Parts: sequence; C-alpha cells; structure tokens
Amino acid sequence: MTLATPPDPDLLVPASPGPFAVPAGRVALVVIDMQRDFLLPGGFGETLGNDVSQLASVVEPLQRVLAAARAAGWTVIHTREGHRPDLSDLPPAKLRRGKPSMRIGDPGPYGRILIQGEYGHDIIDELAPADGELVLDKPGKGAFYGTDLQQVLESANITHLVVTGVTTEVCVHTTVREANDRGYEVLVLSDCVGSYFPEFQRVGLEMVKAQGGIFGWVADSPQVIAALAQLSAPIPATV
Ligand code: TIU
Repeated sequence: MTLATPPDPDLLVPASPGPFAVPAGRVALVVIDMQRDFLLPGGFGETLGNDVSQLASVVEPLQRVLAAARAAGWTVIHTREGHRPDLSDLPPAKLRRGKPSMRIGDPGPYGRILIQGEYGHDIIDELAPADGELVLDKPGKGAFYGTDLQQVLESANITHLVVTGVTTEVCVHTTVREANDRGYEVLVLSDCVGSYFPEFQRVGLEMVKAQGGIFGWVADSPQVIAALAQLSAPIPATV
C-alpha cells in the first residue's frame, strides 16, 4: 500500500498543538450558524435560557477572517441550523428537549423559531454570505449530518477546514468531530467561536487540541490573518 504524499503547504499557521499546514486550494472557511436566532435577544438561544451577549465578541474577528479568506480565494461555507416549515425534518426528541420558553417552530420576535425562510433563521447582517458562497441548511448540530457537505468538499478537493461560528461546544464541536472522523484536518479559531458559557468555551477549545490534537488544531484569527498577509507580501528585494 502506498500512502498519498500530502500536498506542499501553502501557508503555515502557528497553532496549538503545532503549526497547521494549509495546502493551496485545499482549504475552506466554515462559518457555523451565525444566525439571528442564536445571536439576537429574543431568539432561540435566549429562549433556551442563555445570555446571548456572550456571543457578540465573535462577530468582529469573524468579519476580519472572512475578508482575509475571501481575498485569499478560499472556499467559504456558511451553515444554518433549522427546519422545514412543516417540521418534517425535526425529530420529536429535539422538539421536546429542555424547557425553553418557546419551542422550534413557535412564533418569535424574528418569525418562527429556527424555521427556514424566517428572518431569525438567517445569518446576521454583519456576516452576510457573499454571492457564490455556499449556505448549507442543516437539521442537526453537526454540518455533515443530513447534508451533502462531504460531497461538496470532495468535489472541490478540500481536505482542510478552518472552523468558526457558534456555539463552541455544540454545533462547532459536533462539526469538528464529524469532520475529524471523516479524515479532514480541522483548525478552530478561538476568537471566532463563541459559547453562552465561558467555561465551555475554554474547555471546548482545550478538548479539540488535547492529546496531540485529538480532534484538530486551535489558533486565533490574528495568527491566520498574519500568515495570509505574509503569503501575499511582496518578496523583499535583495541588495
Ligand atoms: N444551544 C446551543 O448552544 N447551540 C445550538 O443549539 N446550536 C448551535 O450551536 N448552533
């Protein structure tokens, strides 16, 4: 059996537990569930009893990473958690779970909660997808379950994912674990993922990179942006 040689890295991002090598053309930026229902007061996140202000700090760094990724020509994929208006893709167990003040499908201040086509289900204005970027609707927490994400990545020859979005220990973690089991190399950006719970944010990031990177790597957005800037910087003239 011969093992395929990994492609030459296009850029090396300083990360933990070691540098994350990003091969040219093989990487996608994945932005998980930056939806009004999770980030704005009155949405699904708040109905679950969460302090949604905890997620606000993610928006600005993510805007900068999105701009850098677009400038570098990376594939960008946005996801949205949600369900069909007739709830036919909503497992009763998910509908019943917890004691929210409103359930999925109930009318809320931004339309029916987590229902496709409603205002609250869509991505916040600050991170609106650009023309041509894939917006992937998913019924579960992970971006692979019940979607064609793997097919999309395979046909684009993508092997490396830079994962951002909310929430760190729920949809980000589930997606990272799904990706890891499918053989993808995953980098999580610590300041571009957010949790309603500071301790889950800290431990969630620790869990990704523990044991030599059991699920993947962790870096922050300035590290990725600096690596990309270096790549596009003119080569200094020699005298
Ligand atoms: N409740 C919570 O923390 N998260 C979710 O339900 N979905 C995502 O993380 N996107």
